[in-house]
Amino acid sequence: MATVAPATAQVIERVAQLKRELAQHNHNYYVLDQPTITDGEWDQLFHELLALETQHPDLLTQDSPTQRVGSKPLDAFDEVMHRIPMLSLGNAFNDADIDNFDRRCREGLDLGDVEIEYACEPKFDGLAISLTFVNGVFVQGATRGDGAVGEGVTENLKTIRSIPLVLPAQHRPALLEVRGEVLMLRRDFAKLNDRQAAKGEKLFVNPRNAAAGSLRQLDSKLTAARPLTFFAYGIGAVEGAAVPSTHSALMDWLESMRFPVARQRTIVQGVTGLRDFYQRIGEARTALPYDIDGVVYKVNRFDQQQTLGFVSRAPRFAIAHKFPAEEATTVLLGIDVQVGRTGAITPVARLQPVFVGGTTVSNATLHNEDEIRRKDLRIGDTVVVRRAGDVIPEVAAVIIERRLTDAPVFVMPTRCPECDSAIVKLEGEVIARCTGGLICPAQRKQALLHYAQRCAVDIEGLGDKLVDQLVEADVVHTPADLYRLGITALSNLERMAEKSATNLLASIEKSKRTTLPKFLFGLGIRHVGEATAKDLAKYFGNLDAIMDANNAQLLQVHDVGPVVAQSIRQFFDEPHNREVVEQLRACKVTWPETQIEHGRASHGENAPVGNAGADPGLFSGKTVVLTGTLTAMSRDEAKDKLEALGAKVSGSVSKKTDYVVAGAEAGSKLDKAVELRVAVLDEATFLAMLARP
Ligand code: 9MJ
Repeated sequence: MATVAPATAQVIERVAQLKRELAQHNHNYYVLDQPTITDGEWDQLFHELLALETQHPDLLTQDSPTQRVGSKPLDAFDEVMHRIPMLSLGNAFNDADIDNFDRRCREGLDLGDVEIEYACEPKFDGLAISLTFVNGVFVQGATRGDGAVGEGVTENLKTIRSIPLVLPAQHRPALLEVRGEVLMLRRDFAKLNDRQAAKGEKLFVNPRNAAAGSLRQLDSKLTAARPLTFFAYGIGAVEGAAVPSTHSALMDWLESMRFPVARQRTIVQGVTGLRDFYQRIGEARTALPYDIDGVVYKVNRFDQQQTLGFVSRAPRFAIAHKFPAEEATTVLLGIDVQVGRTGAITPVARLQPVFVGGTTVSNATLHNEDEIRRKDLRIGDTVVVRRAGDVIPEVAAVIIERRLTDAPVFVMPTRCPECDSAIVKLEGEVIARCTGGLICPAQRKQALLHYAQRCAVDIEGLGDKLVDQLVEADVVHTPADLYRLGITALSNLERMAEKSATNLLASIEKSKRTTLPKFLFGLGIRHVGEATAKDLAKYFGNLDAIMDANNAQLLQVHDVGPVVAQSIRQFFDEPHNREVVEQLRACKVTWPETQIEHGRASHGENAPVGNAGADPGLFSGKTVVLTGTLTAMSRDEAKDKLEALGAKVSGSVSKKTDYVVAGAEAGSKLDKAVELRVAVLDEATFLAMLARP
């Protein structure tokens, strides 16, 4: 027989410490809703304890967290007769119901107009259970069942980390029955469904269903793998302890025994207090870590509760005030796609209208194609729709059992419903996008604003409101239409004075002389920012070369990877986009071509001048970061000048930065430069270097 080494004082202390720490972390997570360690760190402590207990079985105690891993599977649950019936609560749905409840209580207590003290608490949306402790040790747990007889789910309940297995030494009555609700926190539900999806297994509809399914497992090892929790809200039979005289004091008593109780519980006076509580919890509802379906009001004094007694199967002294249901079932009639302002394609569920979360819902977002697959949605399915607070309604789950055999699978369209351009999904992205860019009506405003911005072709005065007006009046569809605008079309717009119209036409005219990088950037090709547009222009020298470049050629450009190359190719493969480019050229939008040297272009004689005389040697090939405010020029101008001198202007400071130009009120980038010992130029030095003959 293997001998067991006696535990040293150190080991004994470590085991005690691990038990204390794990209990505290469980309390932080489930009761205080403030976890201070990750799940992985918790597992590490747990396994350390498990290893020590395996080496030293004499240190194993009944209340050790390692005792919550589940035991042998059962054939069936025992029947458990409740010593005192587990009643359900009557429901109230509106103010009138609450007024009646309060009036009946006052009449029953002969109080006249005197206000009643009520204990108020959230109504957990879980499963009612009863826990029996004998001499402080958890011996039996049961579901409510029909109120008189429930199912013995003791082994499953032992796996719930927030249920004490042994009560604190000062609280060990001969018998104590604690009643409350088993539920799953929303974050645990989300993690569980992620795990289910990763294993290709069925998703749970909501936390309540997940909790119910988990609690009724005959194999408690399965329950142990499900993250359930418990909240206490009452007691049943008690022997050998003085029970407090009010519900609120009872809750405090249970809390002192380390049972989780609702933090939001409170005492109020009269019916106005009830209304305030309902309102307050209704507003906090979506921010709670668990689902609730209402609030519960209980006459606080037990002597008054006893006077009021019961009516049929529900107490007269308590009532559940329900919130509008956040979930409802309906039928998925079809799936359409919507195009967002950036071309993102969002599938939208068309639903048989259903009243949920206080309004009638007939559409719900489906987020993206992967989400439809993850939920395995088919047209004609019966689905659960969820609308929590002001959140956009969503299809929470499908009820597979009600699926029709020939329910068709959704297929993502390949052409945009707005402009008929191709819909593509770039590698590694979950969102499909319309490639219509410049011509897609859904993206029109965004595309025009992008084209007109200062760092693109720069049409001064063409802002948000004007673009809205031009698009809504149907006079501008593509950027090329801007160059065909006349004074009459503009003057017809609301609030457009003739002077403003003339000014706008002048800036549109001025924008015709641009540069290739600005034009390219203005086209709004996904993933082609200012820097990439400059790199492309330098490498290829002219627009046609870029439009016709194949993937391999595009990949030769500095900082162009497969995703960017694919995006450029897709943009120019779309005939509509080529057409707009041709129209812009036809409207005389021009730029100086650049000459290529060894695959890299340098500015030809048509390049913008203004830096003539500066020594290209000082900034050529240098990486420069601009920070703070310069007085002599804007940051964009400084950037243009530096780039004309062959510098690369970067947005962040690193060891590779050669100079940081620090204007007034420079902040963290200057600090970083000092930290990394990068040369810092003040404005005067910078200007002097720019102007060096
Ligand atoms: C829930 N579900 O949260 C009661 N409940 O009291 C609360 N249920 C209840 N109390 C007596 N907070 C019977 C049921």
